[in-house]
Amino acid sequence: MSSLRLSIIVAMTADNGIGFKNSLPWSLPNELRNFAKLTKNCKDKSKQNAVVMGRNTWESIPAQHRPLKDRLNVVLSSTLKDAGEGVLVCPRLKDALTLLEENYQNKIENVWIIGGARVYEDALNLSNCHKLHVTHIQEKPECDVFFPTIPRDFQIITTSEMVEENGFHYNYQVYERRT
Ligand code: FOL
Repeated sequence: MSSLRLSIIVAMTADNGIGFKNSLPWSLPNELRNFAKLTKNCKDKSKQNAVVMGRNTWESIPAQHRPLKDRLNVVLSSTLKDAGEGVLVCPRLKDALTLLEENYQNKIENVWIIGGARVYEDALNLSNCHKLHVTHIQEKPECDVFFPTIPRDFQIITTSEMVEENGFHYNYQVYERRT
């Protein structure tokens, strides 16, 4: 059992859409800047956060932003040989968490699960996955991958005001697992 605290971060449409043809179904630079800020943010300046993602998500990140800087990038794949310098590749989420636990325990502050659908599903089932940072987009652009239904054991703890960007309307909600 892992003692690492996991958080999920996701932007989703009104019908839980998260992606289309292996990219984001929208262009929201400010939203993405907020993603970068949150996933980098560490209280202890001697530590870093880890970002854990599936192989399709890894490939969907623009080459110039990959690996995501100032974060330990972990890619879940059993076929990928080498994702580049400093990037960890692991077959499964459980293996990745064990690896972080055993070899990075005092170097990592937070573990951010950044998708996609399959990785989100696996993470939601772990009791040490305690928070969801969800950007709720009101519109419904066409999507072919979806976030699972948020389990009832998560409750909303904060809600931001609505913002508009590129014709999309969205707000941020943080959910916490009920104890
Ligand atoms: N969560 C949220 N809230 N928004 C997202 O867009 C999002 N995207 C993913 C996972 N969770 C998310 C997966 N897709 C980048 C691109 C795609 C992506 C995740 C990250 C990316 O290029 N990130 C840079 C942005 C730098 C910037 O534009 O400021 C990074 O440094 O994080």
